[in-house]
Amino acid sequence: QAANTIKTVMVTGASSGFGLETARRFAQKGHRVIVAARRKERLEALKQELDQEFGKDTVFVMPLDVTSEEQIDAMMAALPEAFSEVDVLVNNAGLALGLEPAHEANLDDWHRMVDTNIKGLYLMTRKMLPGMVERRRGHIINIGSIAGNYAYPGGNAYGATKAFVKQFTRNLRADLLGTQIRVTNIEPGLAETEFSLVRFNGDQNKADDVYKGTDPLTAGDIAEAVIWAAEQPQHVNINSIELMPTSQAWAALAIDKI
Ligand code: NDP
Ligand code: 8X3
Repeated sequence: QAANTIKTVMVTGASSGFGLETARRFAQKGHRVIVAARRKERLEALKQELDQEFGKDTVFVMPLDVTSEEQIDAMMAALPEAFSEVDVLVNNAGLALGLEPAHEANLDDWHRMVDTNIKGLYLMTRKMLPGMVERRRGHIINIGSIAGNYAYPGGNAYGATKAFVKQFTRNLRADLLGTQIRVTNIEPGLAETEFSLVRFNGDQNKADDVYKGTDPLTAGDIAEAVIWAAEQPQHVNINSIELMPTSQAWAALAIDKI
């Protein structure tokens, strides 16, 4: 398949941040996009924006909670023919909740992160893969995180969900060898989106503090990495891309001096 063929791209979490910008940029490149998230009105607004620019058959809105297998099945069954053969699935929907140490963390937050970042991602993948394998055409692009590569205080369950995403990506590659399906994990560092607003339960000041003075990554930076991976020629599989803002690096290991 030539790198410039028009593709059908499904982006989860397209109502905000990385997902919204990724959907927008795929549309700008002439691809069809299915935009999925829970906040339908935001998806409708994105559709309106992109339809106006690129024509009314560019975007299909898929209101969806990725943690619900029933909703995924219903939405997949409702895809119009023009959008029914998904070439690229961007598994982006996800969230972090809280930054407390493990012994103080809210268990409901842990359940929600696992349900969304792990279960939602593997459900979407499992539902999309059979069609891709049958067509011998497809690319799963997961949004992992540096939090899946490096530990940090308060990263506990969130980082562990992203470590799942990393290893799931690699194991998918092992299973899909010979099918022509490609699998990629994108591992961003600090990026300014609604991520921290969600993490801190709507506390805008706390969220702003995370990014103040940092010159963080933008949603556009991540979207470009996703699109670059998708645009490689068919014989090239980008296993992973880890990116951080220039202003971010590793700290030394911590030592508790007695
Ligand atoms: P945002 O909060 O801006 O966007 C998150 C998106 O996920 C929203 O569109 C939200 O839509 C969607 N989402 C959340 N839960 C569900 C659900 N149950 N079903 C469907 N959609 C859902 O954050 P980002 O753009 O930053 O985050 C995108 C991904 O990037 C996440 O997986 C995050 O973990 C990861 N990431 C973020 C980094 C950062 O620093 N920002 C760095 C590394 C990785 P809605 O609420 O409408 O359902
Ligand atoms: C988001 C990046 O460092 O806040 O995945 O966990 S971090």
